[in-house]
Amino acid sequence: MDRPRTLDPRRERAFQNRVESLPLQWNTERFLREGATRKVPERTFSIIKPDAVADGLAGAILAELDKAGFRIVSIRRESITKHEAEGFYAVHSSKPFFSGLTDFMSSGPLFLMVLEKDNAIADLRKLMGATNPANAEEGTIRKKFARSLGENAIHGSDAPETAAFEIAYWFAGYELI
Ligand code: IDP
Ligand code: MG
Repeated sequence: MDRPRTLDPRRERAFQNRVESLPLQWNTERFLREGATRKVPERTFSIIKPDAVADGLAGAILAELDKAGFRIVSIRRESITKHEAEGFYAVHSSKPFFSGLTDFMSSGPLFLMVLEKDNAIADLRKLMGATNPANAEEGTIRKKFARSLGENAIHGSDAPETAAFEIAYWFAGYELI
């Protein structure tokens, strides 16, 4: 005889509660119901670079991100290899600074992060300031904390396409709930 296919009502309720608590973009039913009217917060990828970690500034940079309203979806302290840095910065492989940049990024521990807020990509770029700290606006993270053009404290994705590539390069889906 076939077993009944319905769950016990308590387990059914528990399952529904779990589904409802998933992030909106993972819950197809709710996304279709609410997605058109409710804005899903944007995600971006960021690194606290080895200079800032070595200078003891990781906590101060996390505090800036927190104050600016970014939610940390995932964070991992790691020492990456030169090979991993080359893959991550592949768009810059023809630039004269590529070798120096990938040496620097693999020179010591850094923090890999996925951040979330409305308008996260553009807002993080603004909070970071210009690539060269000498040109960065007052109050920006690079102005306050960067050592130089090459060793400039923080990375942030520059567009939705690069954010998607960079998040997937360092994090698996199960780390992003
Ligand atoms: P961004 O980090 O502001 O997006 P990009 O032009 O994408 O800047 O360059 C990536 C990283 O490469 C910079 O953050 C910096 O660490 C390094 N870099 C960029 N331009 C130079 C340069 O002219 N000399 C040395 N390093 C550079
Ligand atoms: Mg860039």
